[in-house]
This record gives sequence, C-alpha cells and structure tokens, in this order.
Amino acid sequence: MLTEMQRRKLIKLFSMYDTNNTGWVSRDDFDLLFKKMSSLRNWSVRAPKCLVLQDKLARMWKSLSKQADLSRNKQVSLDEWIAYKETVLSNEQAYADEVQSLTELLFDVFDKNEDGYINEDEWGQLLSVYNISPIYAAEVFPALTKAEEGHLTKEELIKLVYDFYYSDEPDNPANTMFGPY
Ligand SMILES: [Ca+2]
Ligand SMILES: [Ca+2]
Repeated sequence: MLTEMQRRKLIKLFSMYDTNNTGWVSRDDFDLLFKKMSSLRNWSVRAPKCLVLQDKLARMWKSLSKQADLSRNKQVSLDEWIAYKETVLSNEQAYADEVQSLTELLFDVFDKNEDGYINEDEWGQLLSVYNISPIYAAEVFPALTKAEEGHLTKEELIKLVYDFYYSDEPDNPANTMFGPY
C-alpha cells in the first residue's frame, strides 16, 4: 500500500517521464529522452554507449507498456503508472531489475566529465533532461551530498533513488532530489 507521500513522489516521477507534456507516457517520451541524453553527451548514434542507452530506454518502454498499459492504447496514464509502480515497489527483485539497473546507467550518462561522480552542474543537466528547471540543482543538491565532498558516487545515488521511492520520512533529503514534489 502506497503512502500519500509515496504517491506524490510517483506523480512527480510521471511528470518527469512525460517528457513531451501530453499528460500520458508513451513511446514518444522515451524517444525524446533518448534524444536529449545522447545530444547532451554528443554521442554519435553508433557509439557503443549510445546504443546501450537506446536499447535500455526502448526496453523500458516495452516493459512498461506491456505491464502498465492495461487499457492497451499505447499510452500509460497516471493511474496505470501508479498501479504499476506499486507492484514494482512491493517486489524487491522487480525493483532491483528495473530501477537500480536504470540508475546505474543514468549515472554514467550524466557523469559528463567521467570522473566517477555526479556534481551539482551534472545534476542540473539531469533535471533539465527530465523536464525540471536546472535552477533547482543549487537548492536541492547540497543536501544530497556529504558537505565536504559536494558530489555523489554511484552507490550514493542508488541509495537516494531508493529513498525517493520508499521513504515516508518528511525530512528525508531524497524526497526533493528532483525539486518540489
Ligand atoms: Ca507524453
Ligand atoms: Ca562527474
């Protein structure tokens, strides 16, 4: 059973994946995400990393439409999205397969200077690709990192994303990692 706070965060996530702002998530949103990410990295379409990303996003849409689009209209509505995410969150293995592997991939996409960390600037670029103003990076990012380091490791990001999905503590900094929700 999702809490009210989890539900609000899932609505936020839906708005991040409805990249073209139609009010539903469809194949077009994943295509647009792919375009935004590959152009951020200036990856040529045949670069191996680019192919991995394209494949991952295509599989994500395939799996989402298969499992979430119960009305079979090639669009995932907010209600379908929430019901699907609730199923994923109730199964640790499903969560690891879906969310954790994606987080690992996204970390590499947004670690633009390839130093093994995500810094505030790179976080702003992630927000921007996901339909959120990068101005929020300055506001939310410091709370996500250990003050003296000022950047995130892959393991830290995986933990934050986990808390974003699961935490029901109002003060958890992961709640606002993508800006207001
Ligand atoms: Ca859409
Ligand atoms: Ca970096």
